[in-house]
Amino acid sequence: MPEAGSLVNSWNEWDPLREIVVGVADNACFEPREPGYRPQLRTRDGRDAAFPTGPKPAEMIERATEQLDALALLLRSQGITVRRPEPPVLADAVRTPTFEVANQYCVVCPRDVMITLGNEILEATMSRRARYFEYQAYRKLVYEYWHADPGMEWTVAPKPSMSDAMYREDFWDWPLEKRHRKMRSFEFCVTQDEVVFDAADMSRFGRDVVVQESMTTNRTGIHWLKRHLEPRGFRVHPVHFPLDFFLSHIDCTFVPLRPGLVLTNPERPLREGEEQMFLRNGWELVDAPQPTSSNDEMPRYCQSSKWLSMNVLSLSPTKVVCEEQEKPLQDLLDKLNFEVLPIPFRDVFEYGGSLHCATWDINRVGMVEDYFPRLDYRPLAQQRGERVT
Ligand code: DAV
Repeated sequence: MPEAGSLVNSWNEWDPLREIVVGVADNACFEPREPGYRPQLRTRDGRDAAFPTGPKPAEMIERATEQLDALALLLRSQGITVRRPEPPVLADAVRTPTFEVANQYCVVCPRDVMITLGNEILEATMSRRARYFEYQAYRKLVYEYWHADPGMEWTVAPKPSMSDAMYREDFWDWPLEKRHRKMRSFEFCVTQDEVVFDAADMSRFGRDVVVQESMTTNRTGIHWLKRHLEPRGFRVHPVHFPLDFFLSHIDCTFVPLRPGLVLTNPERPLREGEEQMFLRNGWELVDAPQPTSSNDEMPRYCQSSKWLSMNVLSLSPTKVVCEEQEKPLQDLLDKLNFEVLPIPFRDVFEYGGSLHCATWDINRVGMVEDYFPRLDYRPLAQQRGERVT
């Protein structure tokens, strides 16, 4: 067991924050079309127009940089150490033995790539070609942590081939009816042949880690996480949100705020039965209010949904950073006895996320806890007599 004073130590999403990494927008490019991804303009009128390619315009990068820097400043004013990654050149084409892609994306969202699980830093496999090498932007920091903290474990998950065969590219052209039918059985653009996961599909609850099966995390990826983490004392719980047809990353859907409280998405309920683990252990699931923008009103190049409203960053079990315009959510958090720190962040939305996505916590004060002592540890599907996937 690591010491409580270790540098790399973060077991959940809410313990008092001491050190965090905040992404940077420099060198960002538009996300390229590839077998695992089809970016689309957000606005209703622009749906059929071509999505831009190549580097993002300097003024867009400046706007996002201002808001990311303001977040870093706010966190520092709270006594938190903030570190920033170093973006490599992202605009060049990438060619590996198994795939090619026009350019890389950005290093605004470390949450998608990197995760701290106790004293371990784990680099995800990733699911898209343009993000395959994104870990490189964080390597300097990882080495620093690794040298400074002899108790830190460092794991790199097996990189998938990302070859054409790993994807079902026709997925993007499936008619809506077929798409809905298939998605209910959790068949997406990525097949089950290789280990695939993005770090942001996980949510940490002490010794329990919840992982959503999604467009960015397949069942094989969840198996790998189970086999890696369970011998280390974690319990890995696959979860499903069958009404979300563009499932990617859990932090706009199921957001724990403190022991006993999860902020849930009213349009994306858990698969029936999966809520039992929480309810049986006295957790409350509280629905977030409707976001202040509709999906069509989200920034033009933003690929995330209006539910970025829920993508809050906890500084402690009583203090949460929330996007400035999301007043209804701020009011709810206030009623739930949180101190809310509002901050403008909408210019970051076009880089893949909001406050939780754009950060990666390294140290939160606290040790591993069991928040689910009343856990029937057979996987829930098995409890219901289904084949376990
Ligand atoms: O609801 O669109 C976005 C997550 C971004 N990393 C959503 C999920």
